[in-house]
This record gives sequence, structure tokens and C-alpha cells, in this order.
Amino acid sequence: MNLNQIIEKFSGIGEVESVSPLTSGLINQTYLVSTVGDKPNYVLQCINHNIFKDVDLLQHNIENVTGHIRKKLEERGETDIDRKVLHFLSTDEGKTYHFDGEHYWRVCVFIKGSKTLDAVTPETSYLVGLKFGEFEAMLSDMPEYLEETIPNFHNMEFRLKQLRDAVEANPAGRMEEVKDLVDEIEKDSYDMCVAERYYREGKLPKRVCHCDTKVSNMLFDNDDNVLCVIDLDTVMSSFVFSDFGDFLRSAANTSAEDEEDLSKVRFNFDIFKSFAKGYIESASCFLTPLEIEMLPYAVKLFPYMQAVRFLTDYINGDTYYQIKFPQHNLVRTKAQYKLYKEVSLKTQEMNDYISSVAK
Ligand code: GN1
Ligand code: MG
Repeated sequence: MNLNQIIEKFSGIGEVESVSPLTSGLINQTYLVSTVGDKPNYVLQCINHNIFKDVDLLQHNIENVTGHIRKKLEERGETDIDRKVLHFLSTDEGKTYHFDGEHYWRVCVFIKGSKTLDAVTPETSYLVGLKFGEFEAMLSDMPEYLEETIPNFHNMEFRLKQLRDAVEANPAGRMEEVKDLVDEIEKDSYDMCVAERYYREGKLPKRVCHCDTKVSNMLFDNDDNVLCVIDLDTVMSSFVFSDFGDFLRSAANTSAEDEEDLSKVRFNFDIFKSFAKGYIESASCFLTPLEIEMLPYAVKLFPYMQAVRFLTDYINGDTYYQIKFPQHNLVRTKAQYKLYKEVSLKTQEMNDYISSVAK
């Protein structure tokens, strides 16, 4: 695959100096394209077409969302807008992606002086909370309904069905090894699906959310101020819990998503408090009382859902997530399930804190 030939399909890129892989992310392949002189650098991505089946819809959503945010920032008179929202390049055919006959590619401008973080402090997570609340608030009046780029992406009932189908089919012969873990996880399955039931009863809305708010999907400047939200593939209608819970799943975990030593996996309550404070400050203008009351549920839901998803993939023989060693998805499952247990111990404290800030 000649990356230079792909880059040439996108208009306006200067002379390329080097192309090097950027490693974060479990789904798409990402490269940094450095150009000669003081021209901008770019991020080139090969979109995982097995997962995102409808790339045209995917890019359509991203164009809509970035366009809408850009408009909002302009209306607010913000400066330096190109550092606050992503800009995707078009090809000569006027599309924001290129299909080379086998793979789908896209390019966005690399925001100069930006970085990602793998961990945050209470100070930064307060700012991130404000930013995500603001992100959702800006998207709350999108004129067009956003179709789901991955149907049922954060639907807990659907994720449990996938697990149960995998258990039934046992395609990789791994069931013997994980049977007890599956039984353990199943015990809380009914409680964890409460949001879907409330949705059907008309008690909870779905709104445009980011749906992949892990810490590494946000750009910071050199002073650790939040610049913008990246990795927009999963921006779609969902419960606000997606953004709240998924951020804390990574940010308030005292260890890595795939930590093998489970004694290191704990829930950092200070991070929870500062993120919740920031988020409620900027999002309470549109959140319903029930959405606010259920935020602690969201913090439990996401490590739980992620454990179910990793375990399903392990049972299926690792067909979804990129893995670095054969047991990787099982290690990830156990770490996420441990986090779920740790968070659950703090339910009362989380409820008390949320009621104290959401007055
Ligand atoms: C995937 O692409 P990446 O690595 O940011 C996944 C998320 C998971 C996450 C777990 C499209 O995100 O849903 O929470 O891995 N994205 C997709 O690290 O499945
Ligand atoms: Mg990512």
C-alpha cells in the first residue's frame, strides 16, 4: 500500500516529508503525515471498514457535526477555531474520504501544539467535564437526526445478546475457560439494562453524543487545556450516559484498561467528583432530573458494558478488537469487570455527591 499515493488524492497537502504510524486506538489505523517547511501536518486514517460498514454515512455525520460546531464557535465569536474543531480535507471528487478499491481513507489537519493524554488530574478532568457538557449542548439543536454509524452501539441489551450468542456458538472453543466469569457478569445484567427500559417507557431521551469519550480521544494544548474532541466515528444518538460513563471508565481508573494486576484497578473518586462538577455545570441546562440522577448508573454501566464487549470478542476468537497477545481480550475483560466492582462500591457516595452539586 503506497501511502503517498493515497495522500495525493486529498487537495492542498504540501510536500510530504514523512509518514509515521500513530499507535493509539483499537479500531482504525492512524498515521501522522509531516510536511516540509511550516505547512500544517496531517493525520491520515484508514477507516476500519469491517466495523464501520457505511463509510459514506460515517463521513456524512462527521461533516455535519464538525460543521455545526464550527458554526456555533463562530457565532460565539471564538478565536482560533481551527484548534477547537477538526477540519477534514476533501478529495478532487469533493468527498472527505478516498476509496482505493480496498480501503477507505480520510485526512484531517493535525492541530499544531496539540497532544493526547493517557491520564488526567482532578484539575484537567473538571475542564474536560465542562467541555463534554458543552460539546453535547452545542449538538443538542442539530437540525438533522444522526443515524447510528454502528447500530445499537451502546445498547446494553444488544451487547448482552451478542455475549449470549457467542456463549451459545462458542466459535473459538474458549467457553470452558470463561464460564464462571460469564455467570458472574450475568448476575447484574437486568439492572444494567434499566436505561433501555426507561427509554421504551418514554422516561429517558437519546441525544447526540460522542460515544467514545475515553481520555485519549481529546486533544490538549501544552498547558493541558482542552482543545477539542477527536475520534468522531461514533458520534450518534445515545444516552448522555455514554459520554459521562465512558470518560470515567478510562479517566477514573487508577490503571490501564488492560491491567493484569487487578489489585491496581481502583476507582479514583477525586476524578469522578471534578469531572461530574464540570459536566453538570455545562450540561444541566438541557439535562432532565432523571438523567442527572442516573449519572452514577452511567459510571457503573460503562466498565460493565466494556467487560461484556471484550468478553464477547474473546469468546468469538478476537474478531473485533486489535490484540497484542492471545489472552488480551480476557485480560481486558477482567480489568474492566474489576473496575465495575470498584465503582459499584461507591454508588451511595456518588449519589450523594451528584445531589450536592446538582442543586
Ligand atoms: C474502541 O477506537 P477506539 O480505540 O477509540 C471502541 C470503543 C471502546 C474502546 C475501548 C468503534 O475505541 O467503543 O470503548 O475501543 N470503538 C469502537 O478501548 O468500537
Ligand atoms: Mg480513539
